[in-house]
This record gives sequence, C-alpha cells and structure tokens, in this order.
Amino acid sequence: MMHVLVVGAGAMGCLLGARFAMAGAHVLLLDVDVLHVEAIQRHGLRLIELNGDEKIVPIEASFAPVPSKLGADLVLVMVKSYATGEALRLVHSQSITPGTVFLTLQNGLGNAEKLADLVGPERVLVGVTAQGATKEGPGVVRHGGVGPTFFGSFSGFTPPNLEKIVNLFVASGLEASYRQDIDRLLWQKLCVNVGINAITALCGLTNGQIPAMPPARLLCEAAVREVLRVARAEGVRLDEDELDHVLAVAKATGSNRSSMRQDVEGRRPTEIEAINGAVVRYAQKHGLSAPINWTLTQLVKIKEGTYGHGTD
Ligand code: KPL
Repeated sequence: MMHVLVVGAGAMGCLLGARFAMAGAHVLLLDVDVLHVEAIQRHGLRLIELNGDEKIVPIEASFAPVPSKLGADLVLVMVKSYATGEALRLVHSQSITPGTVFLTLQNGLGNAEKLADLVGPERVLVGVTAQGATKEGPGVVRHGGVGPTFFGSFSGFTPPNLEKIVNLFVASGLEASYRQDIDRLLWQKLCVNVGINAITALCGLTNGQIPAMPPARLLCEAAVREVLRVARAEGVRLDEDELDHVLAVAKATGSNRSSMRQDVEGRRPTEIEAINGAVVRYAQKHGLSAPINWTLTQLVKIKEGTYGHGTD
C-alpha cells in the first residue's frame, strides 16, 4: 500500500488526497486551517464530484506536526509557494524514508529549487496539473474540472517510486504521465498564471473578463509576451501560440475567480513572487527587463500592504 502525505490540504490537495484514498492508498492530509482539519477528522472529507454527486471520503487529517514514523512513499507539496519551507518543517523527519519522493504541483517557478534545498534534488519531482477544484468550506471540496497532470524530475535524477506514483494517479482515475520536457510545461503554466492572476486580482475580474475586455486582454498579452522573451533567453522553447492558449484557458475557466483574486479578497498573501516576480528575476538574470510584470508585481504588493490598514 502507498503511504501519501499531502502537505497543504487546500482544494487541490484535498481532491488528489481523496482520490488516492479512494484508490486504496493510506493518505494523511496536513494543514494549518484548524476548522478545516477538524471538519475532516469529525465527518470525513465531503467531495462534490463534477456531476454534482457527493461522497464522504474517510481520510486522516492533522494540523502539525505529522505523527512520527509515517514512512511516506510520496509527499505531495501543495501549500502556497511562499509557505514551502515552513510547511516542511512540520513534517516529522521520521515520516521520511530514504525512498520518499516529494512532488510539487505548486504555482509559479522556484518551488522545486526550494524543495531540493530542503530535501535533496534526487528525490524531487516537479509537475503541473490541469485539474481544477474549489474549497467550498471547512471539509468540503468541489471538483471543478479535469485535465492531465504531468511531472518530471527536477535534477535529471530518476527518483525512486516513480512507476508507483504514476500508477497511483492512474488507479485514482487521474490522467498523469512522466515527461522529459517538464520545464517547458512549467513555463507554459507560468504564462497562464502571469496572464490571468494578477490582472484579475487587481481589477476584480473573473477569468473570462480578460479575453472579453480589450484593455484587460492587451495587458494580459503584453505580460505573456515578456514571459516568451525571458523563456527564450532561458533556453525554454515557447512560441506565440501561448498567447492564444492563455486566452483559451481564461475563457474555459471564465466564471472562475483566479487563486490570486481569492487570496487578495481573503486578505491573504499572494503567490505574486513565484509568478510575475519570477519573470522579473529571470529577466534580470539575462540582462533583460520585464516592465509589465514588474509593475503588476508592485501593484499586487501594494494591495497586500493595505490588508488590515482600512485603505480599501
Ligand atoms: O491556475 C489558475 C489560478 O487561478 O491560479 C487559473 C488557471 C488561472 C484558473 O483560475
């Protein structure tokens, strides 16, 4: 039996954890949201399927630290990008074995690097998922959309348990595969988050309003063009089709409030540094500038700075 520790039981962590548990894995969800964890401990996780059917999935959940000697085969890292270090400190060292693999499916760039510093590059997998989910309240998660999950090694090493991990996703009814070109897929996902998240957060738009409103669309395209230039300098091959892809994702997720908009509206820190901020840092690395992403980054930071100050 696979032992899986999900660090960060937000919408996606719960969705994947629930699916793995339903496929027979032993899953432990770890989160800092006391109400959410207590609801799962008391009643199980309520999962609302795509067709509206509801299931109660009995699943272990804990705040922290993780009970020792879990012996995890897989640690799924799903916390917000800025919280990785803090979250992993809550994972008891005895839960980790020499074979434990850490898979990050977080937004933005820099997550695998942070994980590799903490646990060693040879056991890190990095990936992207097109699955969609929303947390509707404590202990309640709605599956919002299906799509493939891709992952690859961070460092060129082939981590242990790779086949078991792919098989777990597939046995859980989740399309997943191991990819050699994971860097390109990460930058493609970055284009989507760069083009949608900050603009929707700053302007209070749904994703679908970006392609529908010409000024929002122009700003989105300008931000994504900067990513394409920086990616080229970094040796990652992306082409102009990415612009159409970003607008297509915005349309397909039209009624969504992006994760960054939800964070800003909930007055929580955002992932701006791992998304638009990362574009600025990679641009600087190559002697380029990325003024649109720099401006979006500063505006979101100003917004974060207003929390609790009664200025909005
Ligand atoms: O990943 C997303 C996010 O909100 O972070 C998108 C694809 C933009 C969907 O809302």
